[in-house]
Formats: sequence, C-alpha cells, structure tokens
Amino acid sequence: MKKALITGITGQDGSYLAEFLLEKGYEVHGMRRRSSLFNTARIDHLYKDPSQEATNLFLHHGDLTDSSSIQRIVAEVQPDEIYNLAAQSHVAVSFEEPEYTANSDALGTLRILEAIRLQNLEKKCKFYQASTSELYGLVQEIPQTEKTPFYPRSPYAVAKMYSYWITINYREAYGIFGCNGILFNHESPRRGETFVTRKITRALARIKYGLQKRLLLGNMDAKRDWGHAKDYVEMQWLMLQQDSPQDFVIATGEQYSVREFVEIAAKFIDLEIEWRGTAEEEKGYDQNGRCIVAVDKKYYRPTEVETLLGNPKLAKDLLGWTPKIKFKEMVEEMMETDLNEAKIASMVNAMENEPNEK
Ligand code: NDP
Ligand code: GDR
Repeated sequence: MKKALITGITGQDGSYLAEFLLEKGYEVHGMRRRSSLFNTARIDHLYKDPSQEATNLFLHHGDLTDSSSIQRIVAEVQPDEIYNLAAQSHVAVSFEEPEYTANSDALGTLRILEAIRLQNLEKKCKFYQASTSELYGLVQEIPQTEKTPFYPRSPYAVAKMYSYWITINYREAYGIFGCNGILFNHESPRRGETFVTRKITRALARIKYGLQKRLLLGNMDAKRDWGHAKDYVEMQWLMLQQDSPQDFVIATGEQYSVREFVEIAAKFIDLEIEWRGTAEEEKGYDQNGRCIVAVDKKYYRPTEVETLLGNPKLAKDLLGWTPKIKFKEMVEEMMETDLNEAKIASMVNAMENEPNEK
C-alpha cells in the first residue's frame, strides 16, 4: 500500500485529494495545524478515530513554519509521495502578512525538501509542489504556458516563485522526483469564503434569502481561468505517476471576468443585478427587490493580476488530461450549495425570532 503525505489536508484541494487517494487505496497522512476552533470540516466525512476503527487516514499536528514538526512527520510516515498543498493562500492577505507568507509559502517548501533529504528518501519519495498561475502576474504572453516568463505581483506570488525554483533545484541537485503543478484558479463548494467566486455565490444566495443586502467587490474587470478543484487534484496525482518529473500548466483554456461570474451566478437563481460604481454612490438607494453589487476599494490590491489564461496542451498531450467539469456546471454546483446553506440559516433565524409561546 502506497503512503501519501498531504500538507494542507484541511484545505479545499487537500480534502478532494485525500478523497481521491483513499479511493485509490493509499494510506493517507495529513498534516494539520493546531487551531482554537475545529478546522477539519472539509475532511470530517473521511476521518475515523484510528484507536476505535480501522482507517487509512491519519492526521498529524504540524506547521510549515516549524521544521521540527515536518522532520518528525516525514520520519514517522516515510511517505512514497508528498503533496505540498499547505500555504497562506490568499493573495490580498499576503500584502498584509508578507513575512509570514514568505515563511510558510517559500521556506515551508524548503523545509519539506530538506526533510526528504535528511531522511534519505530522495529515491523513494516523490514531491508535488502547489505552484500557481499567480507566478505569471503581469503577464508577458497570452495564453500562458510552461515556457511563459514569470512576473510575480504579490508577496504570495514571490514566495511561490521561490518554491517553484527550489523544487527544480532539488530535482537537479539531488535527483528528487519533484514536480510543479502550475495550477490556474480552481474552485468548488469547498472554496474558502473570502476568495472571490465563493464570496459571490455565498452573497447572492444570502441576498436571495434576505440575509444580506448587497455584495461589495474590488476589481470586477479581473479575468481568470477558473476550473474545478476536483478535476485538478487528479492532475496532482497524475504528475507523480510519470516516469520522469516535469512541470505542468493545469488550466481550462477559458476565461471569464469577475463581473461575468456575478452575472452567470445571479442568472442561475433569477436575481436581477443593479451595478453601482462604489459603495458610497450606493448609499441612499433603495434596493427595489434587486441585488446591489458595488465596488469597495478596500478590496483593491496594491498590485493586481488583471488577466490569466492558461494553455494546458502539455498536460493534455503527455498526461491525457482534460477537465471534466465545465465552468457553468461548477458555478451552478457552488450556487446550489450556498442556496442550501442560506435556506438553513434563514430557517434558523425565523425560529429564533418566533415569539416564545410560554
Ligand atoms: P486553502 O487555503 O483552501 O488551504 C490551505 C491549507 O494550508 C489549509 O489546510 C491550511 O490549514 C493549510 N495551512 C496554511 N498555512 C499553514 C501552515 N503554516 N502550516 C500548515 N498548514 C498550513 O488552499 P487551496 O486548497 O485552495 O490551495 C491548495 C494549494 O494550492 C495552496 O498552496 C495554494 O496556494 C495553491 N494554489 C491554489 C489554487 C486555487 O485556485 N485554489 C491555484 C494555484 C495554487 P487551515 O485549514 O488550518 O487553514
Ligand atoms: P486569486 O483569487 O487572487 O486569483 O488567487 P481571488 O478569488 O482572491 O481573486 C480573484 C480576482 O478577483 C478579484 N476580486 C476579488 N477578490 C477577492 N478575494 N475578494 C473580492 O472582493 C474581490 N473583488 C474582486 C481579485 O482582485 C482578483 O483579481 C487564487 C488563490 O487560490 C491563490 O492561492 C492561487 O494561487 C490563485 O488563485 C491561482
């Protein structure tokens, strides 16, 4: 039985990858960080207490910023494959926490690669690095391929650039089977609520149920190549099953703006949009039963990535991969999930506001 170690198992991709690998018969080990509240909601359906029941999923406390925990986990697990998905993954937050972002997203990768080396696992353990289309930043070429030059535009992207190159360096210097997946944006109902797609579907659903009045966004003209996370984790695994390590762009080859995302999601639930330039202009307007989407400049980034569009030809040719879930299907799935959540929240609200009969 192959053993996989996933850092970031509690995140969007980690949860889908854990499902995928368990189905393939892997023993899956996940690194989770300590938090003051439960942070395992995305994998609770997979987890069984190993002291009570037979299971192939094991969790270990650890942190990308703590070499000792990484060394301990790698030594204990002796994995055949490591998927480094953990990261401070929010681009806007990286401007506010640049040093922490560098520590986790850049040095964290180095710490794992060093753990592989210090455990003499260079020949046994394959390594996947969650690289990103953010590396292209101020794009030099459209669409972007594995050969397009990078121009990172945030502390997040600069940190990920270090990880991209340290993975290649350890491949060349020590023969580690290390691959970069240059993944373009991928979403799902498990996407964190502060990324733009989930923020939109969640807000529209809440507006529909009267739980929220308006949706405030930053740059609505930004364009992204959005795929589905479930499709993309399959690629992460496929990359490590090749005869030799290589880096791949994973994308759909289709692009939409943030504004178009709002329009498509709103159409799905028959919500009419009223666009406002800024939140200030919006003050004093009635809602007229329509959904108000306004700009709030606090969501602008000091340097923005305006347009990303990937060319996944290499992955198609060499790995035989094509995404299965279409953009509109993904938006619908996200809208449906958030509608259900909003419906439950509105029922709870109604119950709490019911007059007490006693
Ligand atoms: P999420 O933000 O959903 O998940 C990030 C995971 O990393 C969580 O499990 C989080 O733990 C964990 N984590 C964060 N900081 C640390 C740390 N210091 N030590 C240990 N664990 C930590 O990200 P996604 O699942 O969306 O993305 C997975 C990876 O892929 C990330 O590296 C991201 O940068 C990269 N990526 C994502 C893309 C996307 O569109 N989703 C596209 C390209 C790359 P907790 O649950 O406790 O917060
Ligand atoms: P991104 O995703 O920065 O591409 O990084 P995000 O969804 O945060 O932003 C996409 C685009 O939408 C614009 N935007 C807003 N973004 C957020 N979060 N909130 C808003 O209110 C808002 N309004 C407009 C942004 O400016 C941006 O242009 C994601 C992360 O998953 C990274 O970890 C990953 O590496 C990249 O995708 C590929």
